[in-house]
Amino acid sequence: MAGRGCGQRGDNGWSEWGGYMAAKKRKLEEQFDKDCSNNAKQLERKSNIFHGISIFVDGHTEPPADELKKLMMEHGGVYHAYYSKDKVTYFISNNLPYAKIRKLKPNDKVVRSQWITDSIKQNKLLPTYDYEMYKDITKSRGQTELNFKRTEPMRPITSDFNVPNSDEEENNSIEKSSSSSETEDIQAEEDDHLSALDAKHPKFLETFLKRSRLHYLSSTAVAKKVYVQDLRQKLEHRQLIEKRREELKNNIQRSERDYLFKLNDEKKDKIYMHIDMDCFFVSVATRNQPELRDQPIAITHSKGKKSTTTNEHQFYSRSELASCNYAARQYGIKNGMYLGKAQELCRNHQAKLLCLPYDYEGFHEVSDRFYDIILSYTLDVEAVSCDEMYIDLTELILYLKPLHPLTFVSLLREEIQLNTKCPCSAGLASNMLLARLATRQAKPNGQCYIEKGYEQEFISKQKIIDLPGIGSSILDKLQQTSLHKSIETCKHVQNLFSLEKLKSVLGTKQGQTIYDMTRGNDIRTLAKDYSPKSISIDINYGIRFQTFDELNLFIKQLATELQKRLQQAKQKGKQLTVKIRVRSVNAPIVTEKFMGCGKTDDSSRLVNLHSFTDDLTIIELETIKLLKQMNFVVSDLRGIGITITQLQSTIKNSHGKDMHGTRTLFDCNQFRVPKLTITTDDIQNIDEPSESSVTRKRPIQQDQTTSVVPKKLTRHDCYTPGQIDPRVMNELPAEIRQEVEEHLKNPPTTLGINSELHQINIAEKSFTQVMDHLDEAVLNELPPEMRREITIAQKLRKIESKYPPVGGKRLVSAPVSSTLINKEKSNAFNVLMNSPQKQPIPKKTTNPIKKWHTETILNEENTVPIPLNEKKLNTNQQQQQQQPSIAGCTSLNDVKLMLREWIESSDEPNQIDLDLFQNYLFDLLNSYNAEMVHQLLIYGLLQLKTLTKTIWTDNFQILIDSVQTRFRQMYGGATMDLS
Ligand code: DCP
Ligand code: CA
Ligand code: CA
Repeated sequence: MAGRGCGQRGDNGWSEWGGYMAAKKRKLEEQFDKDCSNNAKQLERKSNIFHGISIFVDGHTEPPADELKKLMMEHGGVYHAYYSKDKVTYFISNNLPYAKIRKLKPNDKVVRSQWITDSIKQNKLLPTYDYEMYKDITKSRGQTELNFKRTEPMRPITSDFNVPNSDEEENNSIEKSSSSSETEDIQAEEDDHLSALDAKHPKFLETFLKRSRLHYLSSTAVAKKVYVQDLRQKLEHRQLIEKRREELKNNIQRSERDYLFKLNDEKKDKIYMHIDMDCFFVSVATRNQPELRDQPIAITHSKGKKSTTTNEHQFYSRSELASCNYAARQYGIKNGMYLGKAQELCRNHQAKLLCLPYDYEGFHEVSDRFYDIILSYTLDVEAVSCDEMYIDLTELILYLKPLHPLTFVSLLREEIQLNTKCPCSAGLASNMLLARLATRQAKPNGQCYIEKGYEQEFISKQKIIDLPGIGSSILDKLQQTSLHKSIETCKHVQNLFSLEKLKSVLGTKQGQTIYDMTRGNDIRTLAKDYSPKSISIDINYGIRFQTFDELNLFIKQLATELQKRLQQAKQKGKQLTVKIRVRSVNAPIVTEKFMGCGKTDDSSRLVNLHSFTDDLTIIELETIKLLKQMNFVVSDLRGIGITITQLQSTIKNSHGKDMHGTRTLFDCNQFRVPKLTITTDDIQNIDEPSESSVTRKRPIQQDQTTSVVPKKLTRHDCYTPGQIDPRVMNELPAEIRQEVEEHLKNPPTTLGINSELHQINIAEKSFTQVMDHLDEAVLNELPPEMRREITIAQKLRKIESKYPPVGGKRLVSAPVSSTLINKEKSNAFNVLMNSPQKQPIPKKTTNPIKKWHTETILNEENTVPIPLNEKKLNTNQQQQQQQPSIAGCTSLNDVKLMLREWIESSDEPNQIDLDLFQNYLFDLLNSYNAEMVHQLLIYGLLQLKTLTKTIWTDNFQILIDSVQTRFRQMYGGATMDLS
């Protein structure tokens, strides 16, 4: 019965006692000793692995406390029935109520019972690290107790969790730590000096990002890509390259090897190089102290001193190692490992890990030199990150011939070493994949060339897990399908899996990729144009607001940073998505990870902007508008992210094809009418037009000086050639492009309703001309992605001509009276409003069932008299009856078409798209349009039935489950029949 509080509430082993309890404790200990000696006769002492270890069991464990007591006896340890600060070294528990966790001291260890059973199995005392619980909370409490209390003053935390001695409730009291977001997810690193700021502080973001190595890595990667792209435009740089090459050619000492090397002169033999600095952060930090390099070194925020002053079980740091050197790697230490684990590995080898701080200035300096040296010989470069790039060496090697590529590479690496005092390694091969794998083989400080004829031998020996982008989940799937044979190398996959089998196990796209990779095939060429799909900022740490005003201030910080990122990347975007993480209903207010997210429910919303923008105010306002639409309690917000998509380079129009061939839900809808974001404020501010809300600067028109008289918006404004994807514009035959551009350059000078309509007609005409001019021959010339988009656009045009969407553009050709236009406007507002708080209340509402026929809603609204009882609907209900839309689609047919395109476009749906689609279905439910939800789900299921897309099907099922839950809540427990 030990360890369960002996039936007295409050006497649960955690307080200090005197008198009766002390006596009882002593008695129990004597009892244990007696048991030991009595049992010693029956219980065989099997080992001494727990010598010096004493435990206190709390709560339900597996095996139970009595069994653990027996095991301790058998293996030389001590079992305490009561907690004693002096005697107990470990709490054994599989979970603790929150009240107890709060009382843990920074050095207290709570270890799962499996530590004992596993140690016995392996007949040695295992390190506790992998079995420890609540490490975060004890550590962060130890460091920031005051702040911890200060930032959570709203609700008494104990009231939610203080349920001692109830295993069931204890289970509920422990939250799982949240998973990280798929976009850049900046996690604060625990360290000795983590400041106690939360996101309310005006300098929070700045301080946070300065310390975030992930931010450093992502921003420098972007900076390098843009830098290389910029250099390509510079004539003087080309001249520099010529000069440097000539110098090299003249000074080179050729050997026999060089004269023997033959490269196919017709440029059929490609030579790619992958080059990467060795243990970059460590090399930079020690570049002026090379004598240190033979000992294990790591870069971390924590100095890691504590482990040297206390015994090995006292402290286990979870500060991450950003980088470790090769001396450390020989003990099994890796980049990204926790410091505590790394220290333990070092101790096992009687070595000591030297922890050095980040030297951001040094990283920048070395990275710049590394890039500049290589770029002084060639611009055939694809920047990967601050310490890594791919180079197409083909042309340079032809220029330098006769020269063995490795001769050039050793000269290059020498130059880098000389100028940076840091080593790097390089891999060469006929494709990018093999080159990258060759670098791995070359490290540290080496080079490796997989010459023609040796590729198959090389690839077949490579481990699957070392292939780029392959994680353990893929490996597990492969392993599961061939239970008896171990799958470790590419050879194993080659032998055991046909292409068909891989596709059936992993899905079409992934199956094909693995098939190609395991055979060393890679047809990629350098991605020279930097064309990101999205730019974002996500903060999931320190988000603790009490009021919306505090949140607004933080949005300004976020928008400023996002603008900086857009400008650094030389991009503007046309779509903005806000993602939020909100504390789950049953999750504790105080998170396990200090200032972390805990368990959250996540959702996102998107808005189409009127033009490509990087404007701070627009980002800020649109974000706030979207947030206002999302139902959440501000104090429960735990994470927030803003993503800008549909990007366009500000350098030049990118021809960028989707590198992955995958289109998102929104890409499927390139040619659709984008939504406008209009608020009543905007209408009032009509004399002060803003880019996002009232006037629409069309990118191609931007340099025009004709001031745009603030004009009232109609739906038609959205449907202009300015909206034609610039990629498509670029690909159009010259004369058609000219024609379209001509219309754009010469808009009518007077702007009134008539001229406005005229302009719209021109715009529409141009668009129609563009589409109609594209005969099959031209279409066939276009890249497949673009061809597909145009075909979709044509299809959509056909559908639209049959069913004008809400606020439909077809009205334009009908005789238009100004009142009709006004009606249409208010209708467009109804549909397009983003901020429910600010929406004008529609004058009339229709029967929710009629919303089903979205194509005819406009006419109905013009003609159907308002039933009296519907007039009484409150604002909320009226808002709910706005026809929801997604990515520009409102009608059932359009949404279906989009859904089909989306499903067909990829093997795996993107999470943001799924969230948005789910939001959309919820919105439909909220506007009492369950019938449409039902139709869409059935349609989606039917589409998936004909295709074998397992990841899609799984994700769609999850989406259906959420929709069913919402449906049940709304309709008294009923379930939609989707059979
Ligand atoms: N980095 C990080 N956290 C990680 C991995 C890397 O902060 N989990 C940082 C530190 C690294 C730098 O990025 O020094 C470059 O990463 P690499 O993957 O190139 O690793 P290293 O350069 O450290 O070692 P290697 O010699 O294996 O390239
Ligand atoms: Ca590296
Ligand atoms: Ca690297």
